Formats: sequence, structure tokens, C-alpha cells
Amino acid sequence: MVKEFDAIIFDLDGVICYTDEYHYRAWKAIADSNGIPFDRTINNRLRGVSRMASLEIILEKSACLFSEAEKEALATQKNEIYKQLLAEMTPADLPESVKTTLDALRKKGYRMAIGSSSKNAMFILQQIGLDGYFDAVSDGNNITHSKPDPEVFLKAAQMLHTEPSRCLVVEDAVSGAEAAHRGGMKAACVGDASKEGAGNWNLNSVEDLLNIL
Ligand code: B16
Ligand code: MG
Repeated sequence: MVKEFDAIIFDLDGVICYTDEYHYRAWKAIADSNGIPFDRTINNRLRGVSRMASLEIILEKSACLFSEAEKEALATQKNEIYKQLLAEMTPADLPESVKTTLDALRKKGYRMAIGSSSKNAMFILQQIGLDGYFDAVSDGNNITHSKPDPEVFLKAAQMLHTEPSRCLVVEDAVSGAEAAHRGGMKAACVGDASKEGAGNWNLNSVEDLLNIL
């Protein structure tokens, strides 16, 4: 079979591991302590979106106005709560089925990268035992525009020395699928983005990648 892709770029939160739940809990604590309504439906809009852009979405429901300095303080507080949750993670938080799938794709000869909006991506990879596993890591620290801008994926493709059209993006966020498409890449989606039909392939799980690659 002629291969359509040479490389696979994986989103991190919600694809490789379930840190999306920790983002939710940390933002929920901030929203509750400021009397701002926040639920899982609103949380789905934060997937793939940068920390400050996430805060702006949460503040849409706030009755009060916050200064730029207050917003910075809220984002910092959220990140402190989030990092405490990340510190509890261990390699047991990398689902066995995800690791098996990654190993199988590596065996098939695909180059593999992370394309995440998170500034905590390296810490998460260390915590779950994937430090040094990927051929490249493009994350929230090397971009100026977060998803749905394609920058994070285009940088990952560059690091892999691979044309965007030869990269497949794996995403759980609608904003991430849009970023892939805007970067000239196809997207295989799981989770929320799959339910929304945002991908070229809308899968039940990461394991299903083995049926299409
Ligand atoms: P941080 P991904 C994204 O990661 C998350 O989905 C999103 O909810 C979060 O706001 C963003 O990272 C920034 O994260 O606050 O750790 O820099 O899904 O692109 O891997
Ligand atoms: Mg994600």
C-alpha cells in the first residue's frame, strides 16, 4: 500500500493523556472562587486554546470586569493548581492502549511529534515516561499564536523535516482540527472533535489509528 503520510503529529492533552480533566478541575476552582458559572460544555471550548484565551472564554460569564493584572494573576493561580495535579501523575497515567499504538506506528516507520498548545508539555511528557520518546516536540513555548492558528503544527512539521501535506494530525479539539486544516494537513480526531465530526477521520480511540495507517 502507498503511504499517504510520513509523519504523525499528536496533540497532547486529551489525546496522549487525560490532562484535559486537570485543566477542567483547575479552571473550575478559579471560576467557583470568583462566582463565575463554568461547566463541562464551556470547558470543551477551551480544548487546544492557550491559557489566556481560555481565561477570556471563562470571563465571558463573569458579572465583573477584571484588569489585565488581575487576569494575569488568575491565570497564574490556575496554572499553580494545574501543576499540583500534574505533579501527581506517573507513567501509569499513560494509557496502555496509547503506548501500544505509538510503538506500533513507530514500527511502521512513521516519524512522530507532539503539537501541543501547552507550556507544560515537557513536564507532562516527563511525568508519564515519554520524555525523549518523540522525534520533535512543538509546544506552547515556541509559538506566538495558539490553535486554531496552524503555527504549532507547521513548526512540528519543520522540526520533522516533513512537508505539511505528508503529516497527519491527531486531535481531540475542534480548534486543533481547524489548525491542522489551515496548515494544509489532514486530521484524525478522537473525543470531542470526533463527536463534532471535525476530522477527516473521526475515531473512537487513538488505537483506531492502526485501522487507517
Ligand atoms: P497550558 P493541547 C492545550 O493543550 C489544552 O488543550 C488547553 O486546554 C490549554 O489551555 C492549553 O494547552 C494551554 O495549556 O496552560 O498548560 O500552557 O490540547 O494543545 O495539548
Ligand atoms: Mg487536546
